[in-house]
Amino acid sequence: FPDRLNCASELLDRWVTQGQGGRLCLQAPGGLRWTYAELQDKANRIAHVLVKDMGLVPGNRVLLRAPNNPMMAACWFAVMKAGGIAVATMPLLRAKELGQIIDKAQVTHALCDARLRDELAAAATQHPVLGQIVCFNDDSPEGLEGRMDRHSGRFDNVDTAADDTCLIAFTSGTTGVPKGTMHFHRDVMAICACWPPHVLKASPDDIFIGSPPLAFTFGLGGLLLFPMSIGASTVLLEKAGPPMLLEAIPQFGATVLFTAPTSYRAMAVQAGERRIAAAQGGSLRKCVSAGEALPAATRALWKEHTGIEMIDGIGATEMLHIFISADEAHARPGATGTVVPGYRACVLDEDGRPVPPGTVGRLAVKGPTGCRYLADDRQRQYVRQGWNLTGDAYVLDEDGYFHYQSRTDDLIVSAGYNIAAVEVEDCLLQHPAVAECAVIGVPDEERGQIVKAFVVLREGHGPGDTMVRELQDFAKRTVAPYKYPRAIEFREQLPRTETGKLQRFKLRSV
Ligand code: 3SK
Repeated sequence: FPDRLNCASELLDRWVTQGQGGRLCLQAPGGLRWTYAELQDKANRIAHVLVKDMGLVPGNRVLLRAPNNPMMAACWFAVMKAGGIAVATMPLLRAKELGQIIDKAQVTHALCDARLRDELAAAATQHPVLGQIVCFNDDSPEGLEGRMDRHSGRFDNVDTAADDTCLIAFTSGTTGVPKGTMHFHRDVMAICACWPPHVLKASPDDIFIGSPPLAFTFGLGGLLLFPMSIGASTVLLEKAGPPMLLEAIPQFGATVLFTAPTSYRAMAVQAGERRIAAAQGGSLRKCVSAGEALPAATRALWKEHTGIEMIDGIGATEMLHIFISADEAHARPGATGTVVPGYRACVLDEDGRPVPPGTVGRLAVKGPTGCRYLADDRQRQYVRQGWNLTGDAYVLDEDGYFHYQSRTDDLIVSAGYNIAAVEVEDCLLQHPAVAECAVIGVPDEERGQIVKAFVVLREGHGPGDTMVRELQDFAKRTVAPYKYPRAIEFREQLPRTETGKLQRFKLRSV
């Protein structure tokens, strides 16, 4: 890539400059359809709002908060154009979690869907560094749409360097303190040049659809960057649970689906006897699974219902996107795939030496993207001698296929969400009935893993269904609801070492 690079010029403006601005770019339920030229016009106006109304200067961090919708996409590109750094956040985050991100990334500006304003406003009062919030889907003249009307649809993109940070993607650490991973304009273009042309092999006529939030780099790539890198179109759904996906795929004639194994399984089960392919009007042709390990049974079930061989992949927020995967013709049940062209991967022992094929070890990856934590000592653990250690245990076979075994840390991956055990423990410990607790991930057919809490109650509080519901509701109110413990077991005491250290492994082996 050239030294000066702005990813918005490459992914968005390029189509208009090449006379293809009339191509369909974004669709959403309710009949919304934006061409590349229309998305460019909106992003340019928002870039003016950021710079002229909100005082943004290049390098400022802009928090984005919205479900997957076209305005969220326009805001993302506006931040790129203005030379800012996008900090996209999961819509379900609560004020406390948003506050941690604002603090860590020193977020000064925010563009927020008005329907999600309250938690952000609450976080901003605690973290005054965030001084500028403008909301969209807001009818007032000071709302984003009102401001956009007062600005031009032309904007000269800031002349950013290829190595300027444009994105800080947050991921929950195993300690519960979120880690910000920094990515450059060059990284955004690099992921578009590796996995999509070599593995996905989509065409400009494809219509992308799926469920992962744009705040998760799996969704950002799959539902925005990858389709736009080839001039294809994408459908953004605010609600994309299995029933909505089953309905939206035929409605939009979607051809490329990105979602997590849990969702594929639920769709197959919900479609029941009916063949999904028939229900979809036959439009689907490529189905991508990532975010959690794909069970061989889910791959088989999906193929039985649709005739489509899934494209499995593993990525990481630290790496920005997928680095091990296999296309339909090279898929092997039980294996994630082989290393994506552009990347190298191996399996190492505890001392950093490669293990022989067939032996379990720690997955290590290097390539054009890699981990750059924002002000975080955990960088030393993630990157060793140039290799990124993703925290996954894998076996490499003689044919170069990587087989997922487990996580090597206390991160729980449930239905594609990364959940830190410690964060759920901290939350439950705030409840007046809880004396001690320990949280682990336990296998679950539907969600891969679920969060399970072992709880020791304080005197005067009794176990039972009412207490289970009380603790679950408390967790849903306190942290993002997807983190709540779906299983709770009450104990008299928890296994600890002599020095009092919790022995989670003993709970796992029960
Ligand atoms: O979790 C994954 O497998 C993943 C895939 C693509 C991009 C990002 C992530 C975390």
